[in-house]
Amino acid sequence: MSVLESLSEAVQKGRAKDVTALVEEGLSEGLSAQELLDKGLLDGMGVLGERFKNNEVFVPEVLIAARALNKGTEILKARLAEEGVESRGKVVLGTVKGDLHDIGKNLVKIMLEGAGFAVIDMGVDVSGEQFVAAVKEHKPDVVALSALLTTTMGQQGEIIKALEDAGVRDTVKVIIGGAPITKAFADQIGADGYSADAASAADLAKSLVS
Ligand code: B1M
Repeated sequence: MSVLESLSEAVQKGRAKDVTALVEEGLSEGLSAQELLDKGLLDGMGVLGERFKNNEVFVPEVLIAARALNKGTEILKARLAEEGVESRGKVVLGTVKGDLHDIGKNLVKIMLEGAGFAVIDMGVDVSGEQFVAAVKEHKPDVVALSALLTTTMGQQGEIIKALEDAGVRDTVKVIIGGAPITKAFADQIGADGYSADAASAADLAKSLVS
């Protein structure tokens, strides 16, 4: 098995120590940071993301894999900057105002980062004004909104309205998700896309920025 294949497998199995050793081995063999990222770390998270989508693995496996992946990206960060690698795009992500659920949102972050996006994580209980300020400051390609409560899902529409009122709605794609959210609701509030799970959210973001 090549270093890249072993690296992908180590991420899928969440073996942080192996990931560290394999990234260092790859670099010493002359592989570029970009190759190690795309064909090793992100490939591994991509495979796991598909398995997560199909209910073959669950939240703990994804979190453990993410921790392993982060060990690898820590080593590669400086090299990637030297190689001038650009991220796939920027995403401002948060759970909407009034809502404190963040487990799904954190998985969306993992999958987005695993797909090569730079993610600005606003945390939970994030208002329209805060999203507007973040869009003005960070100029993201995508705004990603999570809501878990039927009482807070309406906030997703309020945030889109706040972006419109601030004149920045056309500068970003807005994607939404969370347990009570449906495609029909996304259409109703004028979101650019909806996805049912974290891995699909990353696919959706990729399709919207490409
Ligand atoms: Co809360 N809670 N909770 N809770 N909680 C639910 C959501 C609930 C369904 C439980 C129930 O009654 N059966 C219910 C909502 C009912 C409703 O509105 N229809 C509920 C309630 C009522 C409440 C409180 C109001 C309870 C109370 O205080 N009376 C309260 C509200 C607090 C608040 O937010 N203001 C509350 C509090 C909490 C805790 C703090 C205790 C805790 C949250 C801890 C945390 O997140 N750090 C909690 C938890 C853990 C849950 C359950 C048990 C699990 C949620 C979860 O993390 N699931 C939940 C019941 C359940 O779902 N079984 C429940 C795992 C996670 C991976 O799934 O977040 O759905 P999920 O994310 C999925 C998809 O939805 C999607 O991707 C993920 C999978 O890949 N996704 C996106 C999510 N965001 C996305 C964004 C995208 C795309 C996809 O694009 C941007």
